[in-house]
Parts: sequence; structure tokens; C-alpha cells
Amino acid sequence: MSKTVLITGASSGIGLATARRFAKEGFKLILCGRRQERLDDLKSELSSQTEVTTLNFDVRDQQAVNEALESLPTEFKAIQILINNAGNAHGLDYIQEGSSTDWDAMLDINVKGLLYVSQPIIRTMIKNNDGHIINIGSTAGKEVYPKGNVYCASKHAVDAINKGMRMDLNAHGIRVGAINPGMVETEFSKVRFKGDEDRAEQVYKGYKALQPEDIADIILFTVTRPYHVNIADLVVMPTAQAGSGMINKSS
Ligand code: NDP
Ligand code: 8X3
Repeated sequence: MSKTVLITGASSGIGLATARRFAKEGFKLILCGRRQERLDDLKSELSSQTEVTTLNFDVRDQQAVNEALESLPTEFKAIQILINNAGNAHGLDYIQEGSSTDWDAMLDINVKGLLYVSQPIIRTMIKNNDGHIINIGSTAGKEVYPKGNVYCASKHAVDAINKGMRMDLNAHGIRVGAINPGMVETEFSKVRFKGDEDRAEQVYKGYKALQPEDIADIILFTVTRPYHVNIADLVVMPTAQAGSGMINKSS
């Protein structure tokens, strides 16, 4: 029987590509995000390939998260794979110039939101004795770069939570692992630069960035390993990237 997968941030970028990749393999999909129209379009696109439902919530709102999960139709309730992908950078500023609104957004979405979504699903996984959690971290969770301060802190927190989850859930046989990408060409920079499309485009110019489909392939590979194999922590960068903020634009 096909497994049930919940993907946060399925309305764009890595989450969207993952939804499309997983639909091809027949996974049952719960697609989450705030932009309902995009989720509806994606559901229509994928429904001929697999069973799809959508959930609309802001990961920052714990009550909304809980209510959304409780509202799932019975046939989608036994979530077996959780892909914690929703997240963004907000701003790129020296620490002395950064906005506390941006700091709150990054910590509330990337860290607390991930926890709010995970806990009720983890409880279901423990009850059902079946679960695999993929946390989308970042190279920014392994290294820090100038002006990356709070985004890097949020992704370092994801790194710690990934390790902690793996330890705490090990006794329950639940697999936990992180995929940590470098530069992926998505709407990430558009969000970071608050809709400034020209500035966002520059981020991916002069080299071949990773595409969201590259990460979707890796996530699919990770969750289709035999049960005794857990990909615990994987870092993937474009060939032109040597580390956080280290891009060879002439390559
Ligand atoms: P996108 O901006 O393309 O997608 C972000 C997704 O997160 C959207 O679907 C958005 O949906 C969702 N999201 C954002 N805020 C919230 C919120 N408050 N509540 C619910 N959903 C939310 O970026 P990416 O695909 O690149 O980002 C996905 C993940 O990958 C993030 O965790 C990011 O940190 C990580 N990452 C990205 C890299 C990159 O270079 N692009 C590199 C390394 C990691 P909606 O707006 O509809 O709610
Ligand atoms: C996204 C990659 O280097 O822009 O997590 O922080 S980076």
C-alpha cells in the first residue's frame, strides 16, 4: 500500500518539486502551505496520479496546525513520512542593522513552526509504530556567512533538532534525517529580498544552481532506502559552490 506523506511548504520550490516527484511514485500526499490557490492547482495537477489532500495553515500558529491535522480525512490520518520543508530567510543584514520582525519570522517559522508540525505527527507515528521524518536544513545550518546571522541560527537549530529527534525517536524505530542543501533556485531569494525580483535573480546568475527537482530526487532516494538504512545528515551543494557563500561564478 502506498505510504502517506505530509509535505510542508508544498506551494513552492523544493516542497512543490517533491510533491510532483512523490506523486509520480504514487505516494498519498498531504500538501501544506498558506497559498490555497497554489495548493488547489497542485492538487488538480497531481490527482490523476495519486490521492491528494491539502491543508492550509501558518506553521507559526500552533492551534491552526493542530486543527488542520485533526481535520484530515480518516484515510490520510496515519502519516508515515513527514517532510519538514516550510521555511525561508527574511532579510540579509548585518546584525546591527537587522529587523526584529525578520528575526521573529525566521525563528518562529523555521524553528518553532517545525516543532509545532512535528510533535502531533510524531505522536501518531509512535502510536502506529511507523515513521520517517525528513528535516530540510541548509548549509546555513552547518556554517555561518556574513549577514546570515539569524537565518543561520535558525538552520543550526534545525540541525540540533534533527539530531535530538533522531535520539529521542530511536527507541520507537522512527527514522529521522536532514537534507542540507546549498543554493537552490526557488522563490527563496524573492522572499529573502521581500519581492525584489532583480536582486533575487542575481543570486542564481553566473553558475548553475541546484534545482528544486534535484532535492526532490534526493528526498525520494532517502525515503525509499530499506528500513535498516537511515540517511541521517546529508549536505548537497551545486558543483560551483564550495561552502556557505562560496560560489565560483566563473564555472
Ligand atoms: P520557497 O520560498 O520557494 O518555498 C518556501 C515554502 O515554505 C513555501 O511553500 C511557503 O508556502 C512555505 N512557508 C513559508 N512560510 C510559511 C509559514 N509561515 N507557514 C507555512 N508555510 C510557510 O523556498 P525553498 O523551496 O527554497 O525553501 C524550502 C526550504 O528549503 C526552506 O526550509 C529553506 O530554508 C530550505 N533551503 C532552501 C535553500 C535555497 O537555496 N533555496 C537552500 C537550503 C535550504 P506559503 O507561502 O504558501 O505558506
Ligand atoms: C539557503 C542557502 O546559503 O542562502 O539555506 O543560506 S543560503
